[in-house]
Amino acid sequence: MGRLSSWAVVFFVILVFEGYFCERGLSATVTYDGKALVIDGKRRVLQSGSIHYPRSTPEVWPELIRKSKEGGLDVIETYVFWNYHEPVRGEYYFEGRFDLVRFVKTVQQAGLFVHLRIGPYACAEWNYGGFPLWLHFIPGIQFRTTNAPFKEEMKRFLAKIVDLMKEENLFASQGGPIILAQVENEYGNVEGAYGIGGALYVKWAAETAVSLNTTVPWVMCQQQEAPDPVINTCNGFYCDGFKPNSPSKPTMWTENYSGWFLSYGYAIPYRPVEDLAFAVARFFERGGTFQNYYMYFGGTNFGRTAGGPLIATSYDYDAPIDEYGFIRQPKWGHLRDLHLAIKQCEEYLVNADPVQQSLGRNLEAHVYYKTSNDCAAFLANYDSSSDANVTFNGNSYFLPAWSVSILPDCRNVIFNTAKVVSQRNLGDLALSHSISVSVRELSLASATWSWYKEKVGIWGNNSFTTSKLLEQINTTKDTSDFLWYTTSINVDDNAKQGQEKEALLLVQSLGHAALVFVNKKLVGFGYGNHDDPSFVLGEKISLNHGNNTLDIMSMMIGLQNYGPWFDIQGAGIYSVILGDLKKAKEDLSSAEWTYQVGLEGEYLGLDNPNLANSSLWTQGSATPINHSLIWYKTTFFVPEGKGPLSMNLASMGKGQAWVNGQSIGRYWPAYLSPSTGCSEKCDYRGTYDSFKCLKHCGEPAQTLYHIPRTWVHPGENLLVLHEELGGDPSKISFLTRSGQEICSHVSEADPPPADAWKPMSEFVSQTAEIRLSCEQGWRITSITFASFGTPTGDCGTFSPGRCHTSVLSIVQQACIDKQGCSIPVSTSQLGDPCPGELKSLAIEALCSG
Ligand SMILES: *[C@@H]1O[C@H](CO)[C@@H](O)[C@H](O)[C@H]1NC(C)=O
Ligand SMILES: *[C@@H]1O[C@H](CO)[C@@H](O)[C@H](O)[C@H]1NC(C)=O
Ligand SMILES: *[C@@H]1O[C@H](CO)[C@@H](O)[C@H](O)[C@H]1NC(C)=O
Ligand SMILES: *[C@@H]1O[C@H](CO)[C@@H](O)[C@H](O)[C@H]1NC(C)=O
Ligand SMILES: *[C@@H]1O[C@H](CO)[C@@H](O)[C@H](O)[C@H]1NC(C)=O
Ligand SMILES: *[C@@H]1O[C@H](CO)[C@@H](O)[C@H](O)[C@H]1NC(C)=O
Ligand SMILES: *[C@@H]1O[C@H](CO)[C@@H](O)[C@H](O)[C@H]1NC(C)=O
Ligand SMILES: CC(=O)N[C@H]1CO[C@H](CO)[C@@H](O)[C@@H]1O
Repeated sequence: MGRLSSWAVVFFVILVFEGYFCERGLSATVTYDGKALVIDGKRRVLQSGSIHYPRSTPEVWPELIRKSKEGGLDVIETYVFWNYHEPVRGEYYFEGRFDLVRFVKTVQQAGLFVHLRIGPYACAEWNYGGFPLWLHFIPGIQFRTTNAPFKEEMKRFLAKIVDLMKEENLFASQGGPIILAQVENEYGNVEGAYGIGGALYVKWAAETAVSLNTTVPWVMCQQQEAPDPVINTCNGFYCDGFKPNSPSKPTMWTENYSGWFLSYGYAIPYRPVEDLAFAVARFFERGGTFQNYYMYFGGTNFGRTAGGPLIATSYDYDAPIDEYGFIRQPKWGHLRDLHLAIKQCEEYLVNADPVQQSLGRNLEAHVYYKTSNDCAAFLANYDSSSDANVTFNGNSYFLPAWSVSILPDCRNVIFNTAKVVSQRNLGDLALSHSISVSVRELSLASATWSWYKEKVGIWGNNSFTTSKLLEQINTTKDTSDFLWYTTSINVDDNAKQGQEKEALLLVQSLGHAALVFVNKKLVGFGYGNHDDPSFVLGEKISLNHGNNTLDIMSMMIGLQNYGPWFDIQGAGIYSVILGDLKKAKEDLSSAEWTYQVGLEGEYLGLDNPNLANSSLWTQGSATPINHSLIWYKTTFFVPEGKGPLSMNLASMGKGQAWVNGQSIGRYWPAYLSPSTGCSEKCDYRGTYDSFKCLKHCGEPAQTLYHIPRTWVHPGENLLVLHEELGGDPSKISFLTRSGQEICSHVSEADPPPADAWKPMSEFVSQTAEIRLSCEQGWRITSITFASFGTPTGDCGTFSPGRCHTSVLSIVQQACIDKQGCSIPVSTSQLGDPCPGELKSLAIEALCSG
């Protein structure tokens, strides 16, 4: 074919001297051309997924990566989190959840590639975008622009990570799994705010990265003018119109949002799999060859790792693998089917540019030819409401609105993005507020509690006084979420001694939340939200004649991680005004303020298991409830099982929790999301954005909090909570899965399962099939519904249709006591209750173990 165009000029970024690093594994050269990444001389179509290593524990990494591989991924992508790898300048940390080398090697053992996004700016809804806070205090520093101190530190960290990977032989040329690296991150979105310094910085970042001799290509995402040889890549919900800045670079999509992140005070966003599959299919249809799901597994923001402001502890992201490591169906299964369909077209996709053909209004085909009569095709209907029948290559095809069909032989449709045939699961442990039959629960109702009440105001001898309101981050250096601002108000007027005086107190804060106490009594709580963390708190207060105390507990909920100059965005109280109800205002902002960083309980280390029996703790029969600034402690036994646990904190207000000394993150169930914005069922058709599909309106963003199984042990475990607003700890419970409810609904007309696709000649003779499988070694213990004919309803609500034959015994025979089973959807196996009609099979089953 004479279709080879500009991309045919192969652009070798780096020459690799093979044999040099040959002691380990097989070394591979990674280069690229205008069509694709080229690995050992072969152009590749690659599916990638983001998994951030510190958002789960090392014990579950192999399982997460195995599930990613089974889901059809070729590449695992992660950021590198500078602030945890270098908590103090020059002191490095690569242990536990931060063992980057172990993570990369775990991916390697599974036989997958790694895309290492070193950054060092990560964003990622991670505290301070991944920058260490000490960076902020280097004299003269300006982040992410052409500033000498910043460039020096950034280069040092980039080199540190590259050297670490080289020492461990982890680059592809050394026999390792790393095939791609990233420098900076989404800088194009903010570059304008940095003026000429921004452009110079981009050039410097690219040169610096390339000079590090990684032997793999570098990418910059959202960076239109990424200098050669760095590849500019696309991030977004859709990237099918994206073209790189040079015909010698491949079309790559580094962040395809599988859902969206969660913030306290917001409803839970989700992205229907039909739309996600549509976006991916369109990207490959129009010439893309590398795509990454952000996230494929989101996980948990343990400790104080969440970014901000107000990013929730759950980083579930509606990803194909849920926060707890369970496969999210049908998302995972439908995408797996899509990846197999695209893989089936790989030889065509890397061989030629697609030829576009209009099939009508909002209807088009893209055909990839190997020879004039050997081709693969994608047929798209990108209309957001009208289904269509199209004629292509002499055949007629039905195309639902907002869908793409994949035809690896230009003839047979093996996949349509809107037609989900994969297994579905009921009862999402990560997000469901209702307890399903397959969840085991253990309540703390009869637990014995101890507590420790924080003093209101200054508690230690390291407080300091100054006559102005201080910015919080500069003051705490993020060693704590908390800063006490205290002052006194002297009422010296004609009022009689002992008489109270009414006043109006106006507190203004840059964020993120604050408790206000007058004369040690709580008078108000103010807070912002993710999009605007600032707030104003106006309270009517009563003051005594003489001296009154004003104590403000200002709280941070994750440092900003995004936006131009986000690193100097401040927090804390900036104005306090006392309004006399009759007379003039008094500005207390420049009064004498005494400050104390952190809580006394933090200073004492109450979260530390070594203090579990300390006399600091008060024990008694009446546990204080609905009390602000209080620490609670108890011991608990975990529900039996091997899987992950969650803790239901719906009865608590806002705070942080520790299990056996490990912080499971900040909680804030008292913050309800707006009651509107959710719809019963979200239509996947039409352009998606992060506000389109929301659930749990009017409810807390998060009530269930993840506890990794490796953080607990048989026998007594220690739970410590610091409650800031007021809650009832006796209503806390622990949950774990004891099984799964699974189901599937497949029609005779549906394509056969993905792994039956090869070769196409065999595919044509295959029939549709239902496949069911359990996770975690569970087995199918009962079939709760099975009907062949015209069953109606959805998973959980199936009922037999007008045409029905019970196939219960056939299904039981095939499935009971098995971890997985398959049933062909055909009359020859199941009988024919209504000849001539299109029939389907619906099954619901229970896994347990
Ligand atoms: C990269 O390799 C080149 C050529 O081998 C060498 O001159 C240069 O010093 C290397 N740079 C680094 C940072 O290792
Ligand atoms: C497509 O064709 C089928 C079969 O001929 C027909 O039943 C259906 O109504 C058509 N749909 C559209 C949107 O034209
Ligand atoms: C107060 O000071 C003493 C020594 O001067 C020190 O040991 C102690 O830890 C300090 N306490 C607090 C709460 O800062
Ligand atoms: C008010 O009380 C505080 C705390 O007891 C004290 O530090 C301050 O000096 C007093 N102010 C006045 C004006 O008496
Ligand atoms: C923190 O302090 C630095 C250096 O003193 C200053 O440049 C910066 O503006 C301060 N940050 C905020 C948010 O006030
Ligand atoms: C606290 O007391 C319990 C029960 O007496 C004991 O099992 C545990 O080891 C003690 N913990 C510490 C840290 O001393
Ligand atoms: C908790 O205390 C607040 C303020 O004192 C009060 O408004 C609220 O009703 C109390 N809630 C419960 C459940 O007791
Ligand atoms: C390229 C692209 O679509 N980027 C978008 C990614 O998502 C964020 C958040 O919704 C948008 O602001 C970007 O424009």
